[in-house]
Amino acid sequence: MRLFILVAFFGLGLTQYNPHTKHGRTAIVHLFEWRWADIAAECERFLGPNGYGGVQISPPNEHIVLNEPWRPWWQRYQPVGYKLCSRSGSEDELRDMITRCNYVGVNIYVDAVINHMCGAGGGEGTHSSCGSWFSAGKRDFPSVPFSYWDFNDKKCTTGSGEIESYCDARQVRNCRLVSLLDLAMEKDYVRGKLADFMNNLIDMGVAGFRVDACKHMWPDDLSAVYDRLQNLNTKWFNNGSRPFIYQEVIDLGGEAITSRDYYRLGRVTEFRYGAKLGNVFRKWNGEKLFYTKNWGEGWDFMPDDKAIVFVDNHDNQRGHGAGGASIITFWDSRLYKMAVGYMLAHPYGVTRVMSSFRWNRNIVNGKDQNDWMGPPSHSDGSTKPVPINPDQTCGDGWVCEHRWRQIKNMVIFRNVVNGQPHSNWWDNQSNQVAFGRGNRGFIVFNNDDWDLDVILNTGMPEGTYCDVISGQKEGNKCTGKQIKVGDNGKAHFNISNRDEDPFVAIHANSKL
Ligand code: AAO
Repeated sequence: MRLFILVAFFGLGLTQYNPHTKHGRTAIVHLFEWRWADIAAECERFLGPNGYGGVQISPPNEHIVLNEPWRPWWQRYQPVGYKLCSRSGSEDELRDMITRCNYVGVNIYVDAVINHMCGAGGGEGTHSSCGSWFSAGKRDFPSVPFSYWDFNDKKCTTGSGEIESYCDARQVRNCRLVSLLDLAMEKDYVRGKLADFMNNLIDMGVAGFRVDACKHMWPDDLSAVYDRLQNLNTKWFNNGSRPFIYQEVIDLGGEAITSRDYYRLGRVTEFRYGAKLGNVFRKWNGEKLFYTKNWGEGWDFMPDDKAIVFVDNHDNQRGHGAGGASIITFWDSRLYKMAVGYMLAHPYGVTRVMSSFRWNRNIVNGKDQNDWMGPPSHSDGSTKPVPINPDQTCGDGWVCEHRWRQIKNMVIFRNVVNGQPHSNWWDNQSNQVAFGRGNRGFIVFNNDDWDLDVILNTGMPEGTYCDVISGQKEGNKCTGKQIKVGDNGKAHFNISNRDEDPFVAIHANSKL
């Protein structure tokens, strides 16, 4: 009996690590700065039909509106309150999006900014996305309401009131991150307001949260907030489902705070993943693709069941956050497709695909002068809709990496091979590697400066398969390369280093 209670208890408790994706779907996409109306349409016309499990949305709550610089994307990381109108749309539009995405089996995960409010220099007035009055100087946010006593100012011991050293955990958690007014989360009142905000979203049908800036919050304070969260809405999720929690903690080593401090609370962002994968595909620091034979925990990443992984995110694709120059983004599209393909083929972690907007990148001495630029907008600052071109790509500056054929097809690949082991590894001791996922899928990369021409054991049943990178199966036709697997599971692969995309992937559902 005691064992049973223990199992039941942990069974429920553990579900905060589970993204609760439907229909065996395995990848989520961050539709950075998209409007709610566009996300709703995208769920119905693209994400659902192509097997995406969920969307990370930009912060939905009221945020500061800035003129200098003009409407930067990062204004949404400066909350003014928890009313649900933002640059992405109104509360009604948010609700409509959540419902419509849920109907097609695509979950919504909210980027929850709960560590702080706006910057200390945010001024006073109604320059906020719902028009609520606030005063940063007086620490007064009447729409919540939060006032002077709800902030950490007195607890911070640095002269500037800012985080001055990442080697001192107390500073990192009690002082201000880039001047953002730091909430006193040990207070029951503050915890209650944060939990109310999140529970409101759970009621509306979201599946979980990306929790911003967790390094800057004490794990026990976070735990107290998470404990107050309701189970997911049973209209869409099983009874007793806990909200999926994935916490942003940048841990590249060498600081007082580590990812490990947060494992017991939920999943954690694995920032080493994209930084290392960038080095590998760029062949920097002597890295070679064949060294990834033990990719995952073998590379000293966090335990598989705690990790959320990504090639780039909205910060490090423009030099914010961490990871540096090795991070691969859509600006290096050929390498990017390979890196994202590798991530999606590999079993490690919960995977997140990035979907970006283009900006006028202008790198001077290693720093992008336009790293602040917001999404494609009209002259009044309102965000432009995402138009879909006849060839299924997006217009008006929306990059839509998640729609690129190679990336979309690798999301499907990941779903098809879900649960299968990493198998049939092959490498040339350089930058040509291949691996399978049981008998359900196989992928081959050529990141060397010469051709690949080799016969490999794929582990797949005999048949002719359509490569989902150079094309895809349409009806019973293949628009790309065809791969013949013999009755011994072997197949011949030929990948020129000059191919548009020097990798090939086949799976059970791409069999002709
Ligand atoms: C803006 C302005 C500021 C202004 C502020 C208030 O840029 O000048 O003071 O408004 O008026 C985003 C933007 C910020 C923006 C903010 C608010 O990125 O530029 O500030 O909105 O509008 C740290 C945090 C991490 C955070 C990251 C950006 O730990 O949580 O900084 N990410 C999240 C969001 C992000 C957002 C916020 C948090 C705030 O994803 O979009 O900010 O809500 C080290 C530490 C990291 C630290 C970085 C950067 O990293 O480890 O924890 O991240 O420094 O400060 C190597 C090291 C690596 C190191 C890195 C950089 O790679 O290995 O560990 O170098 O030194």
